[in-house]
Amino acid sequence: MDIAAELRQLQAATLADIEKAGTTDALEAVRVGVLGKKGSLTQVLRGMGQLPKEERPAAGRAANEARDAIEAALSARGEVLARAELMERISADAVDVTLPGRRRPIGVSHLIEAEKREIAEIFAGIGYTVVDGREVESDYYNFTALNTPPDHPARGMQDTFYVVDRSGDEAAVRGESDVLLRTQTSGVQAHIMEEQEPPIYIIAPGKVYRRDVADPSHLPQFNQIEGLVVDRGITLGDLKGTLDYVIKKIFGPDRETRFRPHFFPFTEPSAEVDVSCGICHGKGCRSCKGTGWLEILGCGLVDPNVFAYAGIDPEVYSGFAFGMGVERIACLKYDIPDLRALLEGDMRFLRQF
Ligand code: 2U9
Repeated sequence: MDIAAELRQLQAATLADIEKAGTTDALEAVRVGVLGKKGSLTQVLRGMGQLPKEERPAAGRAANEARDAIEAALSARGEVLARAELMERISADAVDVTLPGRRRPIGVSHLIEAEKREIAEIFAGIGYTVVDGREVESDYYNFTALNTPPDHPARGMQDTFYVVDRSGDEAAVRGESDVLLRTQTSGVQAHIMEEQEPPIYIIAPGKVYRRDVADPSHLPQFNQIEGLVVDRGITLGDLKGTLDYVIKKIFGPDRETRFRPHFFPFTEPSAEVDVSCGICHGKGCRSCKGTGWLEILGCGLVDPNVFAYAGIDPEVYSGFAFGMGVERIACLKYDIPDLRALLEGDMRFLRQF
């Protein structure tokens, strides 16, 4: 067969292969097989040098024709295939914008946070201001200014986390520092008494820390709400009336309150306050350990020594203060037997409230 015929045959076969190629990859394989370095047309063209001189022009024309025809067919088929592949990708990646979105569950406040807010709002409703303070406090504001000097036994009952600056050393040991994680929010009120003239009607909610091991009735970190009133002519009657009102707002109007004498270094006289048991209504049951009463907070008239530390004249002003544990109130309100349940993060438990 002469070379021109061979080239025509190669051209016809290649055009047929190009038509058959179903993807751009397959088409590329055809191109390489014909026009690539070792491609069939390339081989033929390389052999041209061996032809007798008079055959070369005709063979050259046939070769050019074959190459032009093959290149044109490759480019036309390439466009068709690339377009088809693009359409396929677009339809595979398509997003149905009419599908409904994924709903995220709406969060709610944790029981402790909700309880803290509810109590704060009750006080706000009778004119108290809600104040914030520091969780890392000085020994002076946490203890001394509250009539609990360094040798006072009440300090031992609130053994706590002292912060020691040893440039990286983490050891924090009682007695080596006068900076600590507050054991009560009382320091907030001590600061306010120094900064503001009476009348003072405030509550201070927030986290406090104690060196306690967690058990059903203790947590090493919990939330308190403390309150302080300083004004002219404040009496024990104001204290009792205020707390009776607030406790009935928290627990319900059918509950009774009871004030028992107690001791706190910062108040004199002092009392612990009980609310009648919501389960047995005072008869005595397992929830109230047979007493009919649940202890919920401590209170008293501000000790004159505390006024002296703050520079307030006890001949002009008197006041009352109180403190309650938010987690404890939540557990008593919802009859939860173990404080730790509030912190375990078990959604089956938390969703009940
Ligand atoms: C100032 C003066 C007096 C705050 C008070 C209590 C009584 C009390 C406890 C309740 C349970 C702490 O969370 S608990 O462990 N608190 O019984 N707290 S009077 O008295 C103050 C505060 C600030 C300037």
